[in-house]
Amino acid sequence: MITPKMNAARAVLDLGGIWDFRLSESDPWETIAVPASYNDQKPDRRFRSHVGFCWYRTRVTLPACFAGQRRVLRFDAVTHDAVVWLNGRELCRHRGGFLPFEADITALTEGGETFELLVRVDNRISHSTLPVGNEGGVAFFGSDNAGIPSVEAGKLRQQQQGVNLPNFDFFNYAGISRPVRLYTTPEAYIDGVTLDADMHGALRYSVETVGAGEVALDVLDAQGQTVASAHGAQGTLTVHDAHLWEPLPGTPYLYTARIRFGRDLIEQTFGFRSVEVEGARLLLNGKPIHLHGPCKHEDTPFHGRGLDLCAAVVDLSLYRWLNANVLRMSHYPYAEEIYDLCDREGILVIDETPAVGIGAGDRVDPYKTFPLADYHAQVLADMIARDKNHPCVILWSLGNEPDTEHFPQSAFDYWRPLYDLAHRLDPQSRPVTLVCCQNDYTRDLVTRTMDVVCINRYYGWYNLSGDLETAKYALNLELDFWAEIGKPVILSEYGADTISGLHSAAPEMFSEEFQVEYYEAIHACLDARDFVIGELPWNFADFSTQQGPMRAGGNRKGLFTRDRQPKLAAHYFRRRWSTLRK
Ligand code: GCB
Repeated sequence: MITPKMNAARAVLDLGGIWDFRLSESDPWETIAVPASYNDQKPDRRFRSHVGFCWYRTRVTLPACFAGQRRVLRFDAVTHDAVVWLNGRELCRHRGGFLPFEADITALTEGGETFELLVRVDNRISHSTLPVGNEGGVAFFGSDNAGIPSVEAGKLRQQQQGVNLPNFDFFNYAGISRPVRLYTTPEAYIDGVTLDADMHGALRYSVETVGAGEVALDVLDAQGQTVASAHGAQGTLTVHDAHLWEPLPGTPYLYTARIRFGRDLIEQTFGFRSVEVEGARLLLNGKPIHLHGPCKHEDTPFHGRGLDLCAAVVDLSLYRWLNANVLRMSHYPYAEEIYDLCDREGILVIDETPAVGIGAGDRVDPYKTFPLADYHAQVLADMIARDKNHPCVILWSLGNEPDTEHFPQSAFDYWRPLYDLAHRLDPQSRPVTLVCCQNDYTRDLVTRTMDVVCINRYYGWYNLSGDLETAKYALNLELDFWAEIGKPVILSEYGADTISGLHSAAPEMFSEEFQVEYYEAIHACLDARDFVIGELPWNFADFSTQQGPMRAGGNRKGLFTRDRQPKLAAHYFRRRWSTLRK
């Protein structure tokens, strides 16, 4: 799916602004900002803890000059499920909160008139959604007190009244979280573009079209000069002495493919770069690369998970300040604007499906009971279709922290087809991973079969808490196991909750000094091993979560506070990563 951008052939109308909103059909309409999560926009607990449908409404006047053009309405993301009506008539529905969908409204509109858009949003999570919600009253954090009659009765009451029980550790923000746009194309139009450009200057391309016409493609350099051209819907061309796209501290050089088809036009940036796994190394442009940068969430005050472009620029500027070169888009595909920014800024991306929390303890096999396989495959396919042309994307992550320990064969049978699908669908066949949680790694059959092994580990925090010497001992033991597997390993999460401003001279957990000592201890293990090709601390910034006894004002593992002020550990990483070369 092509990201709508205005150019000489296409108009784009941003429908963002203040819309009407209500939590239920019996509530009065009130104001809400779009795009943004709705949860933090009102000082009202009902907004924060809402479960089920809510309603958005707006009126749009279509410019008369849109007549004679094909007209498409596009939602970049509605979290989680959406139904859209135009003038009371159902237009489209979409499942899943992190990828775009669109509807051709040409036949329903003319240009010059006003119409009403109504959107019903559903924020419920369950065993059949990604991310996964718990069913049966199981809370993610805290003691379940299973069996106590009064507590069981309370859980039952919660279920009857409707409750969301995330099996994941980020707030279940919902709403129209990314831009809504109306765009035009000529009647015969470009429907898809696939670019595969490598470090030798070869560009393989294919263009999907609808209607009659010829495809012509020009490659423009960063100065706008045409450096290569081709005709036809697919082919290969070569740019001699191509500038490579390199991550920081190199130059992320971008070319533009200008594609014409009849009266239609698409301008798609891309970079010449190669990525592959060789033994226990990850090669970027033929050279081993070490990945270092914190994982993140799309999470800012007021906007929730809604797109906040200013915060996005601030955040990526802080990545540069940290001397980071990678951003793992935990735990879902981010807004398209962020990939464009990473392309420009030279930040590598690990792109992840929203498959978080596929697991239900040691007695229930989630792979036999959660109806997810087909839907998960669809989400993976849609993510790859959306993001495949970005040079910043170097690794696909099939999901985060599923159960791979209790039902190892079942897990393998579930994840293997997704791994194969990712390779089949990606024209660049980028490496594929699955981010595994801290478990009995000797039982896990999946993680070791990925191209890159990604492990989330909290030695010294959730286990062996505060005892950093023993944490090192245990992590070393585990790393010896992975050394034998012979694949590149990324420590894809590790961290310690830290209350900004809490200090201790003999560092204890939650203090800023402990966070630094924790990272120093873990790094002592990583630095001794060349096959560990990446370190992705958890998390870039403090972020909002479901309330619970383990979370004081959200997850505090940020290197920065939620308003992006550095803790001691941010300064530590800035120093470490200024000299880190492997
Ligand atoms: C994890 C999860 C992440 C949590 C983190 C934590 O393993 O992948 O979503 O936020 O641990 O802080 O507990």
